[in-house]
Amino acid sequence: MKALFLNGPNLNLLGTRQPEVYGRQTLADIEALVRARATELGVEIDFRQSNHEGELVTWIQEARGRFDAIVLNAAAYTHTSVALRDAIAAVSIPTVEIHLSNIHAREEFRHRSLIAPVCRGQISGFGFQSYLLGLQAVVTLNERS
Ligand code: CA2
Repeated sequence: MKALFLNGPNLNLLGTRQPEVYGRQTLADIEALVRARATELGVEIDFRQSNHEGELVTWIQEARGRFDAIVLNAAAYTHTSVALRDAIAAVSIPTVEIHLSNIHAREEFRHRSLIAPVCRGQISGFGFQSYLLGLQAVVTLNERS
């Protein structure tokens, strides 16, 4: 099985500020943890980050036929992006939405996710563990399909 991990804007800054909200790990640290678990599970992964909405849309489109699942932390685009939502709906690849923080326990504007209705599920609030839970979720979805 092949899983694509996509990370949205500002997640390249992880580990530098707001550790009380996002934890102390850098995105590279999280990637290493995900890679280690993926190896144990026999899953091939690609792990990417972009600050550009269009690049994320392109990567979702290009995932068709190449990946069995997507694990997506769309960051701020979660709350704004019709383009990402349409791309996820268009490719029909099982997608799991993840967040480090609990978006429902934060500011009102973070409570709404435009991508949630086109994702298979949402994992929010477990810090870097959200990535490992996201990996487990797509493995489980793949076994069921
Ligand atoms: O909790 C999450 O994973 C979020 O997707 C993170 C986004 C935020 O806009 C979402 O509402 C929830 C923000 C990522 C920015 O990360 C930073 C890390 C360090 C310093 C500044 C920003």
